[in-house]
Amino acid sequence: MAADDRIRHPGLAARVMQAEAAATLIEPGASVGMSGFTAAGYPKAVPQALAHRLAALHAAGQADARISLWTGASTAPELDGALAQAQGISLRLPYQSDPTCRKQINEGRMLYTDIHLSHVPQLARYGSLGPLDWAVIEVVGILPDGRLIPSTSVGNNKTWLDLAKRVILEVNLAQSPALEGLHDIQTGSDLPPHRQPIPLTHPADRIGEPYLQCDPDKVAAVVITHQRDRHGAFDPPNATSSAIAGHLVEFLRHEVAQQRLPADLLPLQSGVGNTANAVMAALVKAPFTNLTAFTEVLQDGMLDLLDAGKLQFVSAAALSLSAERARAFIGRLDHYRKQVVLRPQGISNHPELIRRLGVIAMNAMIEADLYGNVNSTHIMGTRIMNGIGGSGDFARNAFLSIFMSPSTAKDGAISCIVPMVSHHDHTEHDVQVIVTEQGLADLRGLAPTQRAALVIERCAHPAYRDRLRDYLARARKEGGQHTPHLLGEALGWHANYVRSGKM
Ligand code: 0RQ
Repeated sequence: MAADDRIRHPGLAARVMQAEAAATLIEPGASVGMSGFTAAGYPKAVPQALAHRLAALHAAGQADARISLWTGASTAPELDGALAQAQGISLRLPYQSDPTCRKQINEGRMLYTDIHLSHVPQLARYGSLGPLDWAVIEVVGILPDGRLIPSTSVGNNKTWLDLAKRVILEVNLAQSPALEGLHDIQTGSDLPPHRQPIPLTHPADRIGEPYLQCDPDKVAAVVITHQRDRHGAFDPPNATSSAIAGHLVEFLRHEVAQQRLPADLLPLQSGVGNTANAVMAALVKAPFTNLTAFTEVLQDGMLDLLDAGKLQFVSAAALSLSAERARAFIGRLDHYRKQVVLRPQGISNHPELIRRLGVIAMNAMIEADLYGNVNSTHIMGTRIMNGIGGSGDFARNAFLSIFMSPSTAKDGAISCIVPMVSHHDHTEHDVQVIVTEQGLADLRGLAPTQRAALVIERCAHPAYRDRLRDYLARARKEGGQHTPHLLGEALGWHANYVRSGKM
């Protein structure tokens, strides 16, 4: 399809320019809200052109040629990677998973504000994140009246388009025009004291319209691009992820038998990463049918469930598929469009909806402690991995909040079950079930000392159980008996790893 067919608003067609020209409009020091939620629907040309420009400014001696970068969630090397390699990001929010960003954040060269994804639109609208100078948004096309056809993710695009002083649109001709109609963008005021109940009672409900709106007068440039999303690949399920999935499926069957869950379960949320993806794939062989998902990312495992006829409907904020599965999905969009909707992250992650629908939240973690506190974000308490993303939105408000991980990391050198987490993301109050390849601990209704015994026996790797049992036994002889701890030793657990050079 030609660019003319995609840019049907005459005024905006007149603003088409090269990415390099558009990038010169963004001044160093600006705050820039870009599209992108995982490696889907992110701008491809302007960030790279901006990275070149900022690198050139650095080379010419300009000390602080950097921007503040806001997105939906993580993006891809052409955005996060390019700008970070150009030393071009001063502050990043609300989530990242890029290796160069991670390194710069952990070296103190980039600031990072790690935010619950559902909080971002509200914080931005109230000005708590500061002014937003620019929005750079990938779209599939522009209608004659200026409305925008969203791309493979929605994320914070509506918020950025509403708030930014000026806008650059990337119209990506490589994205299929068949994406039109897949999205559901709610309009209208959503700020207290005028906030209304969100009229969504089933994941398949549509409550908005399929287009984004933007004041054409704010659009400073339209850039045509031709690059596909850069999809990552998932590791195939291995013995560890299959064992985790097996324990989880068994648990869900048990909950159905106990009549705590209906036979077709409740809407599923699945987090990022290989373990979460493997669990979805395992549900294909499980005895559950008529499933639905109310989640952030549609990953390969969920597509497997759709194809197997087990999953009826997916509500998400982004298509986060491997390259092969993305091609298959787009190729059969007319088939899938009845079963998939993409929404803004303020809706996909909304606490009201997660609680109303009774979502089963399944997220991966870095470590859990004996009492059920979970660390999703920090290695050894000080070094960021990715960020909290949507895990907190879902864990706090879900009907069932499940966290999973292999029982050890780094070839068994590190136990993922520890006396006390080195960083708290999800407190014991938000964590109901912990699963490792060793087994599953259902912590609901248990007091801390009961939880500790169960977590050790069910979830810890056998190589670490004696140490953890010994810790708990000694902690119970000293100090408070409600949540027994040897505080110095609990944190020393991590310090030993750091000292031993295992980390
Ligand atoms: O390190 O990459 O150097 O090999 O952490 O670990 O086991 O591959 O796990 O891919 O499932 O990701 C929590 C990071 C898990 C992810 C996390 C090391 C390990 C490896 C990755 P290497 P795995 P996964 C909604 C949900 C937060 C956001 C979220 C995440 C690397 O799921 O970012 O949940 N979650 N969003 O070796 C030291 C430990 C370790 C450890 C693991 N205890 N100590 N290193 N690792 N445990 C979706 C969105 O928000 C978009």
